[in-house]
Amino acid sequence: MAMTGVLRPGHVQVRVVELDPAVHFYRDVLGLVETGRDSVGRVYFKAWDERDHNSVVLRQADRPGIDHFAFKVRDSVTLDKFDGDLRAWGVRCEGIPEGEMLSTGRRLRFEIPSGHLLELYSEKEAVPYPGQLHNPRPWTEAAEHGIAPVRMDHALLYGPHVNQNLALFTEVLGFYLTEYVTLPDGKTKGALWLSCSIKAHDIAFVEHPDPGRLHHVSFLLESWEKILRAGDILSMNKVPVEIGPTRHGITRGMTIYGFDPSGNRFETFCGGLQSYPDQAPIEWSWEELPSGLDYPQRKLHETFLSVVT
Ligand code: M3P
Ligand code: FE
Repeated sequence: MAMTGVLRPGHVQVRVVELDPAVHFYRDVLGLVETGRDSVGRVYFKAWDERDHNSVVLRQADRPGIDHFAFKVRDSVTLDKFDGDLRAWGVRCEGIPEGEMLSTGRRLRFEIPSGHLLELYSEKEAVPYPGQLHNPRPWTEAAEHGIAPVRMDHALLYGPHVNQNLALFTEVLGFYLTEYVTLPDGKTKGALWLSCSIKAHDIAFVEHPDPGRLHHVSFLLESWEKILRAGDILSMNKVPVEIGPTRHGITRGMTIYGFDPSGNRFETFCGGLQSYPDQAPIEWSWEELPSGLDYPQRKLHETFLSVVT
């Protein structure tokens, strides 16, 4: 089997300052499917075409941001192997028992050099929609509710020591570097896009003095038309849009960024490069960062580098 190790982003737990407006946004504007609420008040969602029970978990808290970002690994043996490999690399790991999150098996939690909590897990209950696994239709009614992405796709996280993150992800977790931005010194990597698949990225990091910050969680749409439709839906609901619709130079994805009611940035995007681990990573110079972010306008939107939660 070609796919082993880390399979894909599995879930993100996001902090929101008020639960009801957040649930309205994620369920009815973004168009995720609510799949449960737990005894501590967290609300669980999946995208309509995802099969596992949850990919976005909202937790009410005093400040917005990200609690943790989790990747699904191939199986339980793989999870134990990562546990050993991480410890051997000097990373302290904490075991979170099965059931701490709804429909989710045991998780391995650890802090990465940028100050983010990452998790690995291998088991999550599959809850396909009726008919999804037998002569399925290409879409269901849920695919028309709100923006309705097909999956939670990646996150961009801001924090210090991103080059140590690069070492951890490539040397222990089996990721490879797809693209990077070189700082004005002409050699230090200041932004990194990393893949565990053939996607342009499964996670990305930008160097930033404050640890553990969320830049955005991104959701995949199927077409440029759906990006434009997402823009319409965001405006109809008076959601603050930051950038787009436009195209990134970096990854070549087509995108819109906006903010949830707590100020957490999200992205809906489509397309982009496909990557393979034998390919050398693409370098972007600091001077071309504006076109890397917004290719048509060649514009480094100031808020993109400064606003994080
Ligand atoms: C993405 C993406 C920058 C580009 C960001 C790209 C920092 O968020 O999904 O490809 O220029
Ligand atoms: Fe993104």
